[in-house]
Amino acid sequence: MRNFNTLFISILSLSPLAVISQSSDISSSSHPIDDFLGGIYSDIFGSSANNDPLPSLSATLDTKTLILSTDFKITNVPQIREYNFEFKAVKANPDGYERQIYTINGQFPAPLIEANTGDTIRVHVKNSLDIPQTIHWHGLTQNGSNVMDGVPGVTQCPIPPGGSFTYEFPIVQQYGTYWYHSHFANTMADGLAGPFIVHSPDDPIQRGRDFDEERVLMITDWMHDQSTNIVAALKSEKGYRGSPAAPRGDSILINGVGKANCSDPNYPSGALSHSMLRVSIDQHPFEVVETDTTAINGPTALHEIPIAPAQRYSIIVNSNQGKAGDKFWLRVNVAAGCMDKVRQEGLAIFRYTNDNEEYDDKGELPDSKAWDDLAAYDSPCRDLDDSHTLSPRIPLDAAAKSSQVRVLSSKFGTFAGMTGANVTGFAFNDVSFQNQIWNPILPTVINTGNYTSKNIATVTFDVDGYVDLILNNLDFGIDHPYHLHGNDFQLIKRGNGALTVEQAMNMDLSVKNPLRRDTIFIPGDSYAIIRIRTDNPGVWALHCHIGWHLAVGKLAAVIVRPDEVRKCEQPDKWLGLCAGQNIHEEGPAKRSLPPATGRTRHLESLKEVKNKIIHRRGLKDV
Ligand SMILES: *[C@@H]1O[C@H](CO)[C@@H](O)[C@H](O)[C@H]1NC(C)=O
Ligand SMILES: *[C@@H]1O[C@H](CO)[C@@H](O)[C@H](O)[C@H]1NC(C)=O
Ligand SMILES: *[C@@H]1O[C@H](CO)[C@@H](O)[C@H](O)[C@H]1NC(C)=O
Ligand SMILES: *[C@@H]1O[C@H](CO)[C@@H](O)[C@H](O)[C@H]1NC(C)=O
Ligand SMILES: [Cu+2]
Repeated sequence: MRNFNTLFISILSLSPLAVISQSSDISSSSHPIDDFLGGIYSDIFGSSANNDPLPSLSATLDTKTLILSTDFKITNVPQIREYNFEFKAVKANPDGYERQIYTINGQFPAPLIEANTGDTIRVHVKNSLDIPQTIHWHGLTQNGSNVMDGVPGVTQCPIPPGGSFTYEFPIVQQYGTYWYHSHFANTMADGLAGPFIVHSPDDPIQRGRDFDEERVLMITDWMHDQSTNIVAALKSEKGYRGSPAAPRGDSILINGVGKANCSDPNYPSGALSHSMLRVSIDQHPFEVVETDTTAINGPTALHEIPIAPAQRYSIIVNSNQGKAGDKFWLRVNVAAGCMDKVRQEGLAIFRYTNDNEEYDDKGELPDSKAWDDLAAYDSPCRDLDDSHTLSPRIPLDAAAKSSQVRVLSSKFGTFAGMTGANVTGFAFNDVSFQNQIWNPILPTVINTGNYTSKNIATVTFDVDGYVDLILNNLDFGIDHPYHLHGNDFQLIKRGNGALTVEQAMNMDLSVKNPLRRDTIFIPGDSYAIIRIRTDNPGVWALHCHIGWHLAVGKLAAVIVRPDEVRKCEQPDKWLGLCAGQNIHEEGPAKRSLPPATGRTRHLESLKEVKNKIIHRRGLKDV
């Protein structure tokens, strides 16, 4: 008889979607570990209130792909890993409510990519949707392959409807928990997102030594409307559900499954959407060992972990609290302190099984109790580093001074638009991103070494070394998760209020082994200083990972060593995506919001979450 011993869970927070785990519907698998992470609690009810004709195809939920196979060979021998991805609209009811979703190869959540450091990833994308698309590989630095970063209007023209494009890039010096998602408006919220796991013999956390098995758990909020409709409404005078603020999720999905409660008086929501989720497993403390992609020494007996959109955490869980057949709740609570203070919870079943044994669990639900020290649902939203020391296992100290300091200050408001009309939304340095979607920045920088435009805020670093970027979140009361493409930065300082370049330059910023990651949560009216090593020249997006905020302007570009960027190759197929397009078109949707009328509107904001968890289970013979 076998007993489960150590469980390795990585938690990823995706901006719009994704959870990986195990559904009880799918427990009839021949692979013994398939039963481990119990079923997702899901009742199917509700009906389609959408008059749009739904596509006739439906999605497949293959949660087995989220259970990493122990047969996967972790090696430093590079290989090419090739995938065919077709984007398709299908109908599905992941939380009981049927709507149109977007899938990759009909799968929801989208397929897992698993690779080793040094491998080359080649993904042939066919866009069978009726809107343009791109894919961004979140957390991968795209060192030398900036053109494959997948941001429409920044690094490429999108793949038009019916078009194809092949993304190809090597994984340089990186390993850990990544994910990929659409970067076109907020269509990742419709299903275009999946996990991307990179192994390495150099990873300080190894299967077989530090844990036994590995699983991915993706958690997200989920909307009953198509993201394009929500974004268009947010940009209109009427707003979405009567508000310019992003909506709270209609439900929480865990590995693609959830349960909407349409009889809840708070349904449908019209208020702030949440930006953070908290995950716990009844009776199972866990150790936090990875932030985004950085292996860390973190808290060893945590009861609950907060995850902001697009973040990832890996945790190790000792599965010694039960025997085959025992079930516990895995809870995903909305951190409502940074939204409208409405309690919302997603549940999954964390189930112990015997290897090789299949049984009918008769649909019985766990009776486990939540930890009694979980954060209050309306307590303030804060990153884990705010309350715990998270030290990278491969240390790297930050020096007292950096070579250059720049600032990006972001806020909600009304700003001068490119075409003369005012635009309302979010801005960096008073420039609200207006996507010149068919005239991306990168080719301009490659061709001229420069980029100046009124449609996007940019900062440029032209030195080879370490530089600092101050991120001021000027939105009182609105917290945002900031993601920088192309870099794992060091988080060297947080503080209240805002900071100028001069103030930062006069600070002693030496920090012993600061946290490194690619997405940080910055509360309203506070700042962070991130240190960037400029050894990855390129044009890198920096944006809020609440997709609804991104879609209304919260994106800037960090241009790293433009002289080096000029040496970038421009593949024909990549250039071809822009051919014959209207370079003046603002996409994906124009704005028609009236100017804001003061603080109330300022506080009503747009937020969105995707969250994900990776589960790694352990089993041991006893
Ligand atoms: C749905 O919400 C209603 C009203 O709050 C509540 O009475 C009911 O128990 C909920 N149903 C489920 C299945 O949670
Ligand atoms: C834009 O807003 C400014 C400040 O509120 C105002 O003075 C200006 O008239 C507006 N411009 C247009 C075109 O509406
Ligand atoms: C970039 O722009 C600056 C200021 O407009 C100008 O001085 C410089 O020559 C430009 N560099 C290139 C490579 O065009
Ligand atoms: C990118 O590649 C260059 C050249 O191989 C290397 O010097 C640099 O350290 C790499 N940077 C990152 C972030 O991987
Ligand atoms: Cu935001």
